[in-house]
Amino acid sequence: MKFSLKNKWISASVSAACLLSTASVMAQAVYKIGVAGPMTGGIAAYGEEMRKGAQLAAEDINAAGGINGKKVEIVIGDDACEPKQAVTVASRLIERDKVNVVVGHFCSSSTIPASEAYAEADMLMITPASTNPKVTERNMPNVLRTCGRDDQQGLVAGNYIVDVLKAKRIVLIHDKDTYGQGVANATQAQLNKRGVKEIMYEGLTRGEKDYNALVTKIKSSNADLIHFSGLSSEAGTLLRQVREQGINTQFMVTDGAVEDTFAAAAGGKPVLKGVLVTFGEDPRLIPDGKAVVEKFRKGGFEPAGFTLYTYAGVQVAAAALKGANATSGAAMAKWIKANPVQTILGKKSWDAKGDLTSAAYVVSAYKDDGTYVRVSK
Ligand code: ABU
Repeated sequence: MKFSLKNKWISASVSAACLLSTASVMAQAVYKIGVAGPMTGGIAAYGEEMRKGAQLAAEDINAAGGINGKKVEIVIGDDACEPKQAVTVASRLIERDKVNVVVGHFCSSSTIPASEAYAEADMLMITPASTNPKVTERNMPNVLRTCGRDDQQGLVAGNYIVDVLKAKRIVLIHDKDTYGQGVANATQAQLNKRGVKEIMYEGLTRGEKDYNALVTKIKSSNADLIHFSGLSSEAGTLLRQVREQGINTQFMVTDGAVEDTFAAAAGGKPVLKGVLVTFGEDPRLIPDGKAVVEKFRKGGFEPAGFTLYTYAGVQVAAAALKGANATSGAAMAKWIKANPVQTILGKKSWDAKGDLTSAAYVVSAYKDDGTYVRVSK
């Protein structure tokens, strides 16, 4: 195996916890599914989507009789999209909460270090949102995802910019994070491959509230496209300050900006009008999930962003617990890679790395009510 733990203490404590958890799992009357993501902090809205998605999936599984005669219980972990906190949360889910599977994390920069702790504990980890290629490029036997990859996303963005927008003066901004910079690099690579060289490539600092110096620089660049790779709050803050400086240039974002924090930080839903976003086909429109979407809406929750990807993650975990009839992460991952799973996102199958065999990104345009519609073929 190519992966290794940097912190020996994690290895020792997780291994010890593993022995204890094997005994306690045998005695457990339920299957525990850990759901880890940003439950607090600037993108807590994504954590709420994950919590709601996982809880409804568990309720539906339990209402249908559970798995192997056992009920499913969701255990929440808050990593605040911070890599160190993610490792702490992973250790807590393994050692204290003794979960059997983890659906998470959200941020690629959290998923990557946390996945090492889960690997040491032989625990399956299914991320519904972490799109950085490295998540599944480390030969780890326990890692899968229900979302796509940023090399796929960057390719779609780059081709749309060249073929449809026909932009020539392109500004690429990212948030210096594993996900944000990764998808910016993938977009840049595709643009360059298509013979278009960006006029600006810069990083901003996450969490800051004033990007006006950067916006002034963008203004003087005379750009015909501003592409931002990162999460909702920075995407919204940058968009607001771009418009406040009177720049009406086409703005484009990535799948980290698909929930309401984006509109809030931008200064309201009307500000989003015409902004382009790369994401999968709106999961709320997939026929297999129609009944679940209606159930969410009846309960007063709009299943936007990654809600349904998380619901699907719990479905995949449940299918593997039943199909493999084991709680070994390697055994469950092996089962998933050999058996397509029917989910609310459709019938899904995985390759040897743990990536979906089909994950199509599309380009959509925001409307002034905060919803978005597909504009690419
Ligand atoms: N892919 C959406 C943002 C989450 C992440 O990959 O960090």
